[in-house]
Amino acid sequence: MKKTCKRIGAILMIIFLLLPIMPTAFAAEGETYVVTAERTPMRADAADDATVIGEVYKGTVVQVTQTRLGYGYVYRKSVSVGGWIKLADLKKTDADYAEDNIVGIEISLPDKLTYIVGEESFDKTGMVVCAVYANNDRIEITGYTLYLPVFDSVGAKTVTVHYKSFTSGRSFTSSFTVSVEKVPVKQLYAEGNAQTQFVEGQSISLAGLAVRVQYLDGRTDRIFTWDEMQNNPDFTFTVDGKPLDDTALSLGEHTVTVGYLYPEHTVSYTVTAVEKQPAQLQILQPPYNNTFYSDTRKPNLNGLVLSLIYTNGDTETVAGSACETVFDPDAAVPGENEIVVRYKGVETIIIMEMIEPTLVGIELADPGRTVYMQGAIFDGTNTVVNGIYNSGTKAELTNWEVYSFDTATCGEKTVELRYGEYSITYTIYVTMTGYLNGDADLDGKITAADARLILRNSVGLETLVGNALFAADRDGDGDIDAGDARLTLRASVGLEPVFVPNNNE
Ligand SMILES: [Ca+2]
Ligand SMILES: [Ca+2]
Repeated sequence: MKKTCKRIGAILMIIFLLLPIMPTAFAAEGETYVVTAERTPMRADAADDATVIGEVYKGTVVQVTQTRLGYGYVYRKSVSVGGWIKLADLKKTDADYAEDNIVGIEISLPDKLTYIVGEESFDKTGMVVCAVYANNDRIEITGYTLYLPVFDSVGAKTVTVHYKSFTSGRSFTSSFTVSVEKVPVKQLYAEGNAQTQFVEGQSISLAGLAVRVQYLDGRTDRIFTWDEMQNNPDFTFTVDGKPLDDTALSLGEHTVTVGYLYPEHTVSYTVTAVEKQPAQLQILQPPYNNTFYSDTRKPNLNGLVLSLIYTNGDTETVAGSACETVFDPDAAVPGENEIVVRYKGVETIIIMEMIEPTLVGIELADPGRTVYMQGAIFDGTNTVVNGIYNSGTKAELTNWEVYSFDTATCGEKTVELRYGEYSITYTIYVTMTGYLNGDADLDGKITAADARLILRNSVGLETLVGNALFAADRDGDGDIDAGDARLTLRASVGLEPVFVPNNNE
């Protein structure tokens, strides 16, 4: 049903049954008539038996451009259709419809008032613009200018019609609005390969999500990728009803909802956040010392700091001392060795180099013989020299050298042993007899045991023989008595010299 200009008491109503052939000679301005019959047919030719191509109602104002055989040719400019109407049904009304009598314009709205944004342009089908005359009659006009908005955004848009009278020079403007809308959506479907499994503490990602939009008008569905949707204001995203953000997911299920606004539709899917698990150990700081010694084979992990990384990216700083280490010292090899460090079931490997220890000194573990007979040669049978290493260990050295040793004369002498750059000295006693006075048990040392032996011998509880008997006479006066025992006891605690010469020395 076409909208038409309204007129008091009459409605213009032309129904076109056929497209007539339009005579070009009839384009000229005509004379103005008003239809007086209740309704009158419009024919394809000026004859009563000519094809009826429309109907015109009472009150309609028409321009007759030619008359023939009792018919007047009427051309309807707005639709470019012309036809013949019986002059008997018309009344000439020139005076009232001069351009000077136009007081306004009136628009009957077009059929289409809703448009799809970005797709459609204005369609004026059905729109009729009439000049309103002083006598309140309307006559359809076509010489107007349309000012059309751009349909590139959603909302109400104004269409403006401007008409300027050629004879009076007066201008008339009227306007109406049309609605620009998105293609209405029927249904949304979540598709694509968005991640649905997360770890607690992670923030959700919709990457990979695709939403298929099914339209109400039956057009082909459209797939929107996440990249297309994320900055498109037509879409909204919520997680458990709250706007999508970087919030850490709690353990359990969560609902992701994608909304579309034209009109409002949503589609949801479920994601799950599982418990975080230790995933990886990273070395933040290596041990202070990345070497260990081949003698001790005890790698020292002091200073080691690790980072335990969970499946959700959480990290935990872990001291090396809190970790379990897997290392077999017997399997260690010179050079690089792998030490497995384990924490909460996750392992990493520390490379440490096994090196030889360095000698930092020597010590005399046992001097061996310390009492020599005058002129005797060095006896190192029981001498033990240890090397001292930077690893903290000591080990017996074998190829040390005697640097200074002299038994040419009796007395207290210093022996010097050397090993490389290191040197140690100790005291020996050179005697005529080869033993020390007071050393009744002949072990080369003056101790309380000697004093006791001498005392027991002096009272007959012990019988010393040979060198022991001579050694027991500490003061060399020929008798073994409590005085020898006493002197020996004093010597054992440093109150008397260890070495006392005998009569021949
Ligand atoms: Ca002794
Ligand atoms: Ca004596």
